Formats: sequence, C-alpha cells, structure tokens
Amino acid sequence: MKRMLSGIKPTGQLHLGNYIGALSHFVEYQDEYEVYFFIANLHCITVPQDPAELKQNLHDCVALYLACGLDPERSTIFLQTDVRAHAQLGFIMCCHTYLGELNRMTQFKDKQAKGEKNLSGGLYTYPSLMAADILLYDADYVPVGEDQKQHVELTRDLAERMNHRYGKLFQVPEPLVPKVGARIMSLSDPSRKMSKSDDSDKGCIYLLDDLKKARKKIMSAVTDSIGKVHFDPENQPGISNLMQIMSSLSDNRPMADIEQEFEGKGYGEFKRAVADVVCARLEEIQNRYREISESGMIEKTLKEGAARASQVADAKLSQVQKAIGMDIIL
Ligand code: ATP
Ligand code: LTN
Repeated sequence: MKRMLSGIKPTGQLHLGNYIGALSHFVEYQDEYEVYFFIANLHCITVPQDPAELKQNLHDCVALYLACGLDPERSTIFLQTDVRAHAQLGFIMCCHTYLGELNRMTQFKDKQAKGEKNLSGGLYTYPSLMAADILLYDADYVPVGEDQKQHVELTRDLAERMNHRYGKLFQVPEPLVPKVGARIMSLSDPSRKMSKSDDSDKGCIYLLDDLKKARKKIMSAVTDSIGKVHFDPENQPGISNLMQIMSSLSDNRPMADIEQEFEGKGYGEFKRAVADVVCARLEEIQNRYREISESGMIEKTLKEGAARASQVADAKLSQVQKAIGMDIIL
C-alpha cells in the first residue's frame, strides 16, 4: 500500500473551506493509502502564538479531525513534537539546504515583502523542517494546497541530493493537489478564498460556529442581480460558490441538477436550502466533536499515534545518522 503524509498547522479555527478542500478528502484517502496525519505544532511557532490559545487550537484541531471522520484505527494521527525525530532530522535537512533555495521560497518572501518586522529564523528554515516531516516516513504522496507545492518540490530536491551523496536514503515524494472544489470562496467577497485570516468573519463559516450564526452568514452571502441559480463562476461568483458548497456536501451532486431544482425560484429559497445542507453537516460534526472532547479519545489517539509514528521515524533517523557518519553507539 502506498504511503501518504500530511501536516496541518493548528493556527486558528478550522472552517468549511478546510473541510471541503482538505479534510473530507483525507477521510477518503484512509481507504486507499497508509496514512499519517500530524499536527505541525513546531511549524506554527515560527510566528508568535499565545500559549493558551495555541493549546485550545491543538485540542480543537485533533477533535475536529476525528469528528470529521478520520479514524485512528486506520490513520496514524500525532503531534509533531511527540515524535522527536522531526526536530532532529529537521536540523540535518537544514544543513543540506542551500541559502539560495530558502531565499526562493515564496511564503517567506511574501511576508518579507509585506514589510513584516522581526520575522524568525524558524520561519526562514521552515521548508527544511517540512522536508524532514515528509522524508522521515518515506511518504509516496503529500496532499497539500497549491501554496505548499513549492515546499514539496524542495523536499524532492533535498531527497535526491542526499540519496546521491549518501546512497539511497529517502523515497522521493509527490505532491497531491486537489483539482475542483479546491477553492471555496468567502461568502462576503467571492473573489477571495474563504480563509481564517480574513479581516471580518462574515465570509467564513467555522466548523464550530453556532448553527444560527452559520445560517445567518449564508443568508447574507453576497450574490448578484441576475436572479438565476446558474453555475458560472466568472459572472455569478457568489451563487456559483454556494452551488459548489451544496454540491460538495451532497456527494458531488451535479450542478445541472441543482440548477433544475431551483429554476424559477428566488435566491432566498436557494440560500435557505444551502443553509439546511451546511447546518445539517455542521450539526453532525459538532455533536461528534462534543462526544470526542469528553471521551478521552484525543489523548488515546495521540499517544498511540506517537508510538506508531516514532517506530517508523526513529528507524529512519538512525539510518540517516549512520549514513552521514554521525553515530558511534547507534
Ligand atoms: P489561512 O487562512 O491562514 O491562509 P487557510 O484557512 O488557508 O489558512 P491552511 O491551514 O493553509 O488554511 O490550509 C489547510 C488546508 O485547507 C489546505 O490543504 C488548503 O488547501 C485547504 N483550504 C484552505 N482554505 C480553503 C478554501 N477556501 N477552499 C478549499 N480548501 C481550502
Ligand atoms: N506547511 C504546511 C503544514 C505542514 C505540512 C508538513 C504539510 C508542515 N509539515 C508536511 C504536508 C507535509 C502548511 O502550512 N499547511
């Protein structure tokens, strides 16, 4: 069975875009691949975090992953810092990454260009740590959003460089970027993607939003004056986004089918139907979230996940240290 690995940064609350674009696919991947999902709590401290908030986000992130259908029997779910080999191989990878390569990474360049002050060394070397995360497990596939593809490309280069220098050490991974449904747009500005770092939260539905609040956000979603429920992202971006949400949450129901149901009906009626579908899914997820939070399942999942992941990661780290000639008693 091919191996898959992905990491999630626990910054802020998960939203409907994360669910439709990433989480719901992860749930499907469990049947096809041997999967490793971890919470990247080292990556998230590359920018300042409030300790109490971070802790709550870590908890919610694991609980929501489980609530959305990740199954700890079929997936290895763990916290990055619970597997020490990540930080250790991270440093080794950093020593094999050229400054020129790090200088080309757009995530750091963008922050620098925005004039953000006091950027950390950790943020700069973040891609080397991400390479370590992936290579420790010899992952074949890495599902990521478009913005992270560059980091996986660098990981491939580093894997090939080290394989060349020390003999075959690593599987060279491939990024897996979802195609359609990959971009759920903001409800208040459908030209921008739904995002937790939006200024106002009117355009973003959080998975833990109160259902009344979520319904209200959908009912006030920006639409157009055409007055027809029709899938046309260019001319009717708001309506098309709502159709995309409805379709994704209804087993990829065809757009033509939705158009037919709402032919001759107003946007109000259509929005109510979208809100029903979204709220039904949120309610399911939130009920599971509450059960999981009270059950001790989070601690058990992370403990067992860390033990399983450490076995694979520690063996790889020893192999690398030996190949480099860093060991005496290993
Ligand atoms: P930020 O708001 O800080 O940019 P984010 O909300 O985009 O963060 P990430 O943590 O960067 O979330 O992404 C986690 C996963 O969710 C990625 O795989 C990403 O592609 C996916 N994702 C994020 N936003 C959307 C969206 N609006 N539509 C579809 N998928 C999304
Ligand atoms: N950089 C990613 C999170 C991340 C990751 C990884 C993803 C850290 N390590 C390894 C895939 C594989 C992000 O910001 N979403």
